Amino acid sequence: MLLTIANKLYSSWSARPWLVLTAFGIPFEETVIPMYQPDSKARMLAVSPTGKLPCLSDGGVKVWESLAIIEYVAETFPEKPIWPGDAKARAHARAAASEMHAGFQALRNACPMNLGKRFARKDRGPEVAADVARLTALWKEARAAFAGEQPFLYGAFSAADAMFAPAVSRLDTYQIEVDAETHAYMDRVHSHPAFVAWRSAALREPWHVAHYERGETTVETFHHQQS
Ligand SMILES: N[C@@H](CCC(=O)N[C@@H](CS)C(=O)NCC(=O)O)C(=O)O
Repeated sequence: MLLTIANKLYSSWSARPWLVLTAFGIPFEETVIPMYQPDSKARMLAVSPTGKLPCLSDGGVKVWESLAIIEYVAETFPEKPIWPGDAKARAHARAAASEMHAGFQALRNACPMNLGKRFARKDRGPEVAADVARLTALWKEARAAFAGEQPFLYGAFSAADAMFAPAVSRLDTYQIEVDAETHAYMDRVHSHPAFVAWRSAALREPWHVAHYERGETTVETFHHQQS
């Protein structure tokens, strides 16, 4: 399997299937095509029919769209618990993942993923506040119904947590105020080994996209830590 992705620092859609493959120990190769270079569009179009990433190639199969990639991987490795085992939990998890894929537009537009920075808190308007309220309510509902004593939305780490991981990182990057329970869930996502690995690779990337920081005041810049 070859997963072609955009910048790890900025590409929230690329992160999702990469986190699933990594979290479930599925071997794959990756190629990164950085965004906003003179040849980015041509290189992305050579790989993906939409000219957007991620895109997975597996033999003769090509899958673009992050959520479809996750579904393809889950079908290819049915022994891996990528979605929750319980049908009711799985239906909820799939609806939540689809909602993430199609929604939360205000939060996504106002707060692009940027794993290298933390920005000053500010009022981001009622639409972002509504997205954050929905996001946190959905996480709590999932955990109350399905997580039991386990750490993630449906118990163990699943595709749903991978779908929401970039939203988790945005709440942190833009220092959006959340309640203690949500904060605890965010900490667990940030500490998951797959997320730690993605972030540490992101911090080693040389590309910087200045327009993702327009209008923001940087309060913290993260650098790769040598281990
Ligand atoms: N709906 C797509 C969105 C893919 C997408 O927007 N990818 C961005 C990176 S996060 C991209 O390739 N941008 C480059 C461009 O549009 O030129 C998915 O879920 O995979």
